[in-house]
Amino acid sequence: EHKFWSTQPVPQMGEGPPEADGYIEPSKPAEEVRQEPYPLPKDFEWTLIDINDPQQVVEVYELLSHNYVEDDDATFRFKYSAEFLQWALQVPGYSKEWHVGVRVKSNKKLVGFISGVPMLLRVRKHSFMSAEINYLCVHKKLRSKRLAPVLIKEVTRQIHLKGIFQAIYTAGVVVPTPVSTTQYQHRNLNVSKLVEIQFSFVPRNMTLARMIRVNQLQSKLQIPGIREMTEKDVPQITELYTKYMQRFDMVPVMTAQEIKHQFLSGSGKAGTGDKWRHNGQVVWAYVVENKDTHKITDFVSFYSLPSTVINHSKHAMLEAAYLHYYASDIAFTENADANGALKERLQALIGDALIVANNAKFDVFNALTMMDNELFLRELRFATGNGFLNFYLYNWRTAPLAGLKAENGVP
Ligand code: YNC
Ligand code: MG
Repeated sequence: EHKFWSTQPVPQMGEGPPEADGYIEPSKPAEEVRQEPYPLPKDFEWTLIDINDPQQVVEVYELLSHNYVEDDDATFRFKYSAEFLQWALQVPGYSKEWHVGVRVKSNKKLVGFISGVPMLLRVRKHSFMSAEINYLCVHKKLRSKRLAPVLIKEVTRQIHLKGIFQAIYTAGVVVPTPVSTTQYQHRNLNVSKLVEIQFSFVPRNMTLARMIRVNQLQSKLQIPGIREMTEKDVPQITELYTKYMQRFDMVPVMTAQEIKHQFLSGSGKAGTGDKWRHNGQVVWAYVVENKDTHKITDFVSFYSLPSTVINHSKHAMLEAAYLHYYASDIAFTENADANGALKERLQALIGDALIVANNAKFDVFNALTMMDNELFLRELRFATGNGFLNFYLYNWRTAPLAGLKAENGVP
C-alpha cells in the first residue's frame, strides 16, 4: 500500500492511540548517521540551496510557482514569493544543509526541493527540538518516479546529522498518519473578483449585489489602541504568545528572537518581480495597547500567500491573506471562555485583521479550523472550503489532536 511510508518511523494506519507519548525510533550519535548522500537516478545531482542568494531563491521560487500545490480542480496554484521563502526558511538557527535541491546534471536546472527549519515543538507535555518540513516539490515532468522518498530521506539524514530526530509537517494529502486534520475557511473580501475566478459562488438565495453588501467591511480599525506591532513590543508579545499557547496541545515554543522574526521580518530583500506586491511585505502584525497602562493586551497577525489563477483571461493572481498567530490576555481572566468574553474579544480582533487585509487589497482571508478559531469563524462570515490540511509528526507518537486544538508553525 504505502511502499515508502511503511518503512518510516511514523504511526501506521489503524494502529490506535499509544499507551504513552514518545519517540518511535531512538536518536543516535552523529557518527552512526549515514554519512553519504542517498543515491539519485543517474541524470540528477544534489544541491544545497543558499536561500539568501537572490539567484538561488529565485530558482526555488520558479520551481514552486510552476509545480507546487494546486487545488483539486487545478484552478489555483500556490505562488509563494521569493520574499516569503526567505522569511520562512531563514528562521533563527536555520541550516543551509536543510534546504535540499535536486538538479539535472547536464544543464543544472532545479527540478526538486524540500526544506526543513528548526522548531522547538511542544506536544502535550513534552517539548523537543524538531524540524518543520515544507516545500516538498518535484517538477511535473518527473512525477511518480519515486523521487519524493529520496528527497525526504536526504533531508532526514541532514536533520539527523544535526542531532534532531523529530519533525512536523502538513499536507493536503493523506499519508500515514495524520495527528490532526483541519479544514480551510475563507472570508471573501473582493467578492466580485472571487466570483469571477470561481473561487466563490453566488448562493441560490442571493444576488451578487447582496453578497457584496453583506461582506462589506469598515475602513477604519475598530478596537481602541490597535496599531502595527513594533520592535519594542517583542518582549510583551513573547510573554503573551507563550501564555496563550498553553491553551493548545501542539504549539511551537518561541523565543523573543523567534517572535521578532515571525512578526517583524519578511519585508523583502529578494527583489524579484513580485516586489510590487505590498512592496515585498510578507507578514502583518497588529497589537492592542492599553492607553493607560501601555500594556499589550492582544495581538493578531497574517501573511500574504498569493495563488496563480490557472488559465484565466482576466485575473492572473488570487491575493490571499492567511491568519497567522494571535493571542488575547482576556483568556487569562476567570470564566472568559464560559461567559463569552474571549469570543467577543477575538471577534473584534480578527475583525480588525480583516479590515487591514481588505485595505491592503487582499481578495480573500483564509484560516483553518484550529486554535480558538471556532469562536469567530461563523460570526465573521468565513465559509468552509473544499481543502483539508493534515498535520503530521515524524518519529513521535501521541493520541490524535482535535482539529480545533492543533497548532502549527507553518506560515
Ligand atoms: C506528501 N505531500 O505517499 P508511499 S506538503 C508526504 N507528503 O509514498 P513519488 C508524500 N508524502 O505512499 P511524486 C507526499 N506526496 O508509496 C507524496 N508522498 O509510501 C509520498 N506535488 O513518491 C507518497 N507538495 O516521487 C508515496 O511521487 C511517495 O512524483 C511517492 O512526488 C510527490 O511540503 C510530490 O503537493 C509531493 O511536487 C513531490 O507530487 C509531487 O508525486 C509534487 O513517486 C505538488 O511519496 C506539490 C506538493 C507537497 C506539499 C509538504 C510537506 C512534505 C512532508 C514530507 C515528509 C517529511 C517527513 C519528515 C522528514 C524529516 C524527519 C526528521 C527528523
Ligand atoms: Mg518522482
